Amino acid sequence: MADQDDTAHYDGPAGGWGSLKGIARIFGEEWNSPAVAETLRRQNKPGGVMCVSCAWAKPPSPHAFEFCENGAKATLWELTSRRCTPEFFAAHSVSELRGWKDHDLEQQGRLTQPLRYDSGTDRYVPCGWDEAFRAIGEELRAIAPESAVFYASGRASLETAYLYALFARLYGHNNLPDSSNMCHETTSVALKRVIGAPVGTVVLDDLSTCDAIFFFGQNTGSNSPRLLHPLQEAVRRGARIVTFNPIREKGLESFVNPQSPVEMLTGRETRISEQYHQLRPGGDIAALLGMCKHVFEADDAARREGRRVLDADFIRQHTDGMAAFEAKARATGWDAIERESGLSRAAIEAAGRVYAGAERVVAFYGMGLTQHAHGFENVAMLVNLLLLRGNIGRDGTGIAPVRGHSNVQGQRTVGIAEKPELVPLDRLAAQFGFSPPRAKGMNTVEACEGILSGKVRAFVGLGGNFLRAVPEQAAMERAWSGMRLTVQVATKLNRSHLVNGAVAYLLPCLGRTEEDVQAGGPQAVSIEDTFSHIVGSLGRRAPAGEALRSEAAIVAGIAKATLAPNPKVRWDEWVADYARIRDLIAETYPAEFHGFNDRFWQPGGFYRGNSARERIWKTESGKAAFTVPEVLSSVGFDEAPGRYRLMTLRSNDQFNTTIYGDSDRLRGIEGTRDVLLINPEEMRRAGLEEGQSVSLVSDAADGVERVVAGLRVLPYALPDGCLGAYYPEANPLIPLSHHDGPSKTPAAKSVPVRIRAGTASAG
Ligand SMILES: Nc1nc2c(c(=O)[nH]1)N[C@H]1C(S)=C(S)[C@@H](COP(=O)(O)OP(=O)(O)OC[C@H]3O[C@@H](n4cnc5c(=O)[nH]c(N)nc54)[C@H](O)[C@@H]3O)O[C@H]1N2
Ligand SMILES: Nc1nc2c(c(=O)[nH]1)N[C@H]1C(S)=C(S)[C@@H](COP(=O)(O)OP(=O)(O)OC[C@H]3O[C@@H](n4cnc5c(=O)[nH]c(N)nc54)[C@H](O)[C@@H]3O)O[C@H]1N2
Ligand SMILES: [Mo]
Repeated sequence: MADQDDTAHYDGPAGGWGSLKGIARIFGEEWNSPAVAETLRRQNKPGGVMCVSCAWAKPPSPHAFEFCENGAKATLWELTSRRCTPEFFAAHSVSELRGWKDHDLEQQGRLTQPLRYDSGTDRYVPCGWDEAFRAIGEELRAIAPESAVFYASGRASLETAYLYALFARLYGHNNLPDSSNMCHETTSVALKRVIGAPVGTVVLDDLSTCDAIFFFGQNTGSNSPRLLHPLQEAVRRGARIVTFNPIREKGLESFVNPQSPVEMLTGRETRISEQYHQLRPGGDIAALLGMCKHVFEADDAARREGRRVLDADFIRQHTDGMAAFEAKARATGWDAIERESGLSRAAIEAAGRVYAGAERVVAFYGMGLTQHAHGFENVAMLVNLLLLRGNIGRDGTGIAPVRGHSNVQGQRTVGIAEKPELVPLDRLAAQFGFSPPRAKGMNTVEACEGILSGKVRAFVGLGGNFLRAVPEQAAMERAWSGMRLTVQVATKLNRSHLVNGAVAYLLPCLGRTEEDVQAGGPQAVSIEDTFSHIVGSLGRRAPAGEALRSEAAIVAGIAKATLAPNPKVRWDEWVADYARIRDLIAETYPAEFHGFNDRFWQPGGFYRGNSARERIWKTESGKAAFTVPEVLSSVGFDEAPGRYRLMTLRSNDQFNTTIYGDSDRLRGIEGTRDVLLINPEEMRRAGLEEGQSVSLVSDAADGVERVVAGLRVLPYALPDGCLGAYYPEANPLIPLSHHDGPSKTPAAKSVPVRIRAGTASAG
């Protein structure tokens, strides 16, 4: 194991003064403006504005300030006073801007004008909305609908998402990839198959009644900091917390509540995890199987005393496939489990004892489980563990994927899906008088394949930074300009806007914090949080520019210019009053959204329900399914000398591809993102020195040269055989083919790479 003393680390707790200083350092004076103060005061509160950062719950009785360090950064980023105007684009060619850093691009501030790419001058030039819509409509009409892709990043509201998906189907395709395809698609596919519901079963109240919480591969302190409050409360009332993560993430170790004056003055911290297991990346299947093995062995012992550790009644009544799974767990030796997990038997058994001793268990997880070649098995294994003691479908228990983008889950709920079987197409057909396309559409990986092969002719991006977020960046950028049409709807300039099709438009939109006034007056929108609660959100800030339009209006504008008139499709009326869109959603999805307009201001949101929480299993067998894992490691490639498992990581100073600054405060990494994390012994073994500049090269054995150069070696407490580097800088190293099987989620947490020092290979 790595030696703590010669590695970068941060000794303070998560939260505390550091989080406030972190905000002030990035935003300086803007942090103090009345507009920002007003917005943050209303953030995540009933009747207020819902944070544009993560998808964490919006509690019915919020704290005085229901926002966190990173939520504040995301809000400030949107409310910046800087503007990226046509003058800026007149001064800088698109080729020049391609050489800029991600941070510097977004730092130009909010986009203010619709822009058309002029290839003659290699510049973006201002254009009118009608001109843009007309040109886009003409282009879309000229190609086969199946050759167009409509991507969505998970931020747009339920109202916009519904219109966007409807537009795709009226036009004639199901090519609706979503950021979710790179994120929790593993969850949507695995949970659907094993418990019959594609989302988590936990609600916020479960955190006040559970006895133990397990964390697998989710970095709470940086990515969902408001979860630290209920965690702190859970620890105080005696709940036990156990974490599995290759990195010792600060937020899961200890926390000082930045909103508690007493804690801030005394620096009193709460220890969060009582056990912290630094397993190898990809070692979760083995660790979980070891825990299950422990539970079976504990059950053997208990039976001799006339007790049970397994919930035998639950297993009999509600599950399927237990015998085969039990045989697998019993037959797998501890040596294999120790080798693949990188943990000792004693450590796994200690975790197993906490699990077996707790009446009610909640299991949280994030990208550390989903972004692997065998991510499906990771998620299914976590469900196996929960099923052994009936920890799904009781208060205080359940499986809790922590969703990423603030409305990513909701977008899928209202129709953004490439899988037609997930959408009530017959109802749409009746509602709007058309024949929806029935062929399966493309997800993110398939859209990339289509762009690479030339099959995709047009790409529309509703937010996001597709080219920066996907794998195989070099080839993707080369192929991108082969498309006929590219359209990006965005708030800020990013890399995806700098590689263009023959015809290209960049359309600026309102953000969620801004006032959205339509013909029918100011409009509210709604989103779905990670616990399947639907909440309203009302923006009140003055828009960043007079020309900005709402995302709903932009989608409707393009749709109207593309489609033949249809008396049942009334874009103008819908955009004039979003309540009408909510009525349409309620008509398409009556079980979940009945009375939508009356319910969406309910404090804490309304729950759209979850069958698995009721122990109704909408699976093939009608029961919750045990899954026998076929592999013990989720990485999907063999070990070889000099081959490392690279984890691509988020820092505390970024939201996905939006980089706020160069500080990863909670990991003690400051001043640069161009680092390669490696444990000190591994560093010595590879003959490297701290601070040395190295390259990473892909070791996927597919003959493709993929390189990221200029990384500084930084000793860091990681398990052996693995490396860490930041997302998105490391994305060029990920082969497009390296993804989970059933869900095609790119395997960004275990990328096979080698280290190249200077010209010689250090491998
Ligand atoms: N401030 C901020 N908030 C965000 C985001 C952001 O970028 N910034 N992004 C949003 C989005 S879209 C998402 S999806 C979520 C992402 O939030 P998370 O799910 O937390 O995702 P990551 O930060 O990518 O990585 C999660 C953790 O997985 C660990 N890990 C890596 N490999 C393994 C493994 O094999 N096993 C285990 N057990 N752990 C592993 C890493 O050390 C890391 O701590 O956050 C959302 N919230
Ligand atoms: N290597 C690696 N790759 C990954 C990941 C990883 O962990 N490692 N994580 C994956 C995950 S979990 C995700 S979710 C994806 C994220 O992929 P995306 O969702 O595509 O990317 P973001 O960085 O969230 O998008 C940022 C851009 O969104 C635009 N934007 C911001 N707010 C708004 C708005 O209100 N409306 C509109 N229209 N645009 C807006 C801005 O222009 C900004 O530049 O990346 C994935 N890629
Ligand atoms: Mo995500």
